[in-house]
Amino acid sequence: MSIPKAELHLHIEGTLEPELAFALAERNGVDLPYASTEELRQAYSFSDLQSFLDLYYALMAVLRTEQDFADLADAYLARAAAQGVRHAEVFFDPQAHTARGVPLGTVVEGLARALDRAPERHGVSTRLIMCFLRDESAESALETFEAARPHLHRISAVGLDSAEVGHPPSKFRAVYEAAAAAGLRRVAHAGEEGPPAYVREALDVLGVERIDHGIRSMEDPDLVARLVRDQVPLTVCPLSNVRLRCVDTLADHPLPAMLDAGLMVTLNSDDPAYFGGYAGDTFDAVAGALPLGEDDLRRLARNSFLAAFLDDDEELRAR
Ligand code: ES4
Ligand code: ZN
Repeated sequence: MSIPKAELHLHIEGTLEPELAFALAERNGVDLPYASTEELRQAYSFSDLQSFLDLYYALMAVLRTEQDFADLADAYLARAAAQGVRHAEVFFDPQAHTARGVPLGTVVEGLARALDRAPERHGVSTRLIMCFLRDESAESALETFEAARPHLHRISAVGLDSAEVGHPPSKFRAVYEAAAAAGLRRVAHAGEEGPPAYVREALDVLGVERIDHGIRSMEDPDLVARLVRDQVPLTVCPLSNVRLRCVDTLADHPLPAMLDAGLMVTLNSDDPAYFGGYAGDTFDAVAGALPLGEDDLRRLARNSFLAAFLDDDEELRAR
């Protein structure tokens, strides 16, 4: 569906399509343990978040140079624009690259090369959100934040992703305080596989403005009431939830119940190369599988602009 929309939950590393992975592997002399793009695609069958993350991190081995990151982001922005995305807030995982010996500056400057050109090239405005890997230590997150200081003019917000259960938001209090002091906005994944208590912690301890996923909030009526009262945006990703088996089928997804409850929900694609669809594909899929009307789809699209980190003028221009 090409209704104008903003993408607020998108991991740039999760837009690495098999064809680009093989092209970059060849360019960089990296051996991939798959014979073909078809064979790689067949590995995209996941039992939970961790089984996906294992492949997601392994495939990043092909990303080495600034140009690789620029090519990755440019390919994403072209696809997104073709599906009606006017504004994209893009997550990246610095620690997944620095741990492999790729400097943070290579990642940020490479991504920025594509993002800077996106308004003229694709008609898409952008923001960059630096995520900390919650299954790494709090010290590693702080070191990453310090290493990012020279690049903060390119970064709008911090986020928190990777394996959720056992890694509560409170573990990252210090780095979120440092990010807030530096003037950055704050978001965090919570309530994807983890319990509603993690959503509360993300709000109370980390001071986040948006919750990424948040679907398990529906298990806690008091939390739902608070999220409705404060109109906290939840960046929901139904195709991801099905592929990672957080939800059995698309028809079982709580999205309609979330809208009915009055939650400020947005619709997003998470890791589109792995989960079967970009932003427009996601709108089409939920429209086909769930009892949603045209008004619901318009509300989801409108919410995406309201929840974006845009100022009022930019918001009007984007939608
Ligand atoms: C992710 Cl679906 C999801 N959940 C948590 N962390 C992630 N990183 C990339 N995709
Ligand atoms: Zn995500």
